[in-house]
Amino acid sequence: MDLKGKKVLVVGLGKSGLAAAIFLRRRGAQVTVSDTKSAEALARDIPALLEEGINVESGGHGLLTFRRQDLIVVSPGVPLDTPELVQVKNLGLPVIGELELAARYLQGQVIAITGSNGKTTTTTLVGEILSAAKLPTLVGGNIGVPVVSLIDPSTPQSWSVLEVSSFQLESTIEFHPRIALILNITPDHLDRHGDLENYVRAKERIFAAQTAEDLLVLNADNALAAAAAQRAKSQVYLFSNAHPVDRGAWVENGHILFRTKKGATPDSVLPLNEIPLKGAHNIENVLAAVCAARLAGVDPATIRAAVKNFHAVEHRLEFVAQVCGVDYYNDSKATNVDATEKAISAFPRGIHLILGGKDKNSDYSELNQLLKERVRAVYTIGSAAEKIESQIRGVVSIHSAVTLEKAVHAAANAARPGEVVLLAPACSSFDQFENYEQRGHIFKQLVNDLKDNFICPAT
Ligand code: UMA
Repeated sequence: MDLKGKKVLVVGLGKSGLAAAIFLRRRGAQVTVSDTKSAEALARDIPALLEEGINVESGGHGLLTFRRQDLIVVSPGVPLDTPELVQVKNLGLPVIGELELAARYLQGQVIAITGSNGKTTTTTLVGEILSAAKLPTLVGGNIGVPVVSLIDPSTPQSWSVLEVSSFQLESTIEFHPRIALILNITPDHLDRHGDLENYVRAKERIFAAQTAEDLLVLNADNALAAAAAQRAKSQVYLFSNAHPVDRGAWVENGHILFRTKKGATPDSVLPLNEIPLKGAHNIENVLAAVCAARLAGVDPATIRAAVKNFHAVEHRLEFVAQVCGVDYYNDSKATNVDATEKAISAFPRGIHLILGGKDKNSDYSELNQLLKERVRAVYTIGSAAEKIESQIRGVVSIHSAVTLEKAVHAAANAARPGEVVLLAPACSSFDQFENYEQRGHIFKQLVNDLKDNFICPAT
């Protein structure tokens, strides 16, 4: 697609919109960016955009701005049913997401990883394995690096390892990964997608443009992910923590095995006890990464060494510190109920759990069994607090903490040596924080302050 002289509107001026606008401008397009935030709120980015010759519309989306375009590029966080987008779509104007735009220009091969949980850990791990195998590797996507920013460094030899979200996949057309992975599908983002069916449909766009030459890796132990096989044109590989699979990776006698053909003798890739990450869900993430890396041609010994050297990714069940014999873990990325279940399951009992933030139409009562078995107290924060409390009342002791700071202090005062304080909020962060990273950083700061100033309660 020749962009020279084309009128392109970029909707949303976050990380993706900023990168997309600058890319499009440098390829000769006449670019406008539109954002609902005020000019003051966007003040950090506006001067650089104006300097590039990019127009900025702030404080809302003008319908006329939308109509006067050849192409509209949407940021992932902008819902496709935004009235202005619906209107221009009805007029036949092409509307694509930042991922679709980037995929049209990215050189080399793509490994794309989606799932309700585990995406960032698996994406990072696959990136590290490929780099350890000396393949020219780029890592980006929902992980925090817009895919557009990988275009310039990419070459025909590159492997781009992309974390892709349902928000990004929803607006793809030609996006065509060589290897696609669906790690799991559990309810999430129902506020945006309306229902589970639409969410699954968005996730399955990861293989919609794949052909019989391409490869699709699915989780055999997750019903919604495994069911995608029926609709795929690509070659399906499975992974399972429960049983052997015909083609793909599984666990047997404490080892991860992999084969590409039914009945073939599998490669022994690594023993489970070399996985340096907590939680059974991380075995699934490693199984998925083993599939992706073997299918990209990496030998088992390189995979084994790279897994062994891998460290937990920031904000994913990340150990922060021990204060007065209590371990503090930051799982700020646990932004849905399933992720919180996985985080709780990683600790046997004695958990002080911080829950809350912005609700996504979730059902928190799904946590009740685990709360009863393993959690000593829940500390609620944010706008979802009342809903959470009403759904878990009577199951566990609840403290309405309102803010993260109050939650950390209340938990620190209640926790006894050997117990765990866990931030795994089951909600997005946007009611009180800029994003989950900021929430995680503030949590870590609060814990580190405790380390310096807190007087241990008498036991
Ligand atoms: N905006 C509008 N109109 C709207 C809605 C939003 O103008 O109708 C504006 C907002 O005012 C804001 C901008 O859009 O200025 C934000 O755009 P964005 O939400 O797409 O945020 P980015 O900074 O571009 O970040 C996005 C992803 N954000 C979301 O999907 C919500 C980041 O994923 C991703 O890392 C980044 O692109 C780079 O690819 C974050 C995320 O929360 C981590 N993802 C969800 C998740 O993991 O659960 C899917």
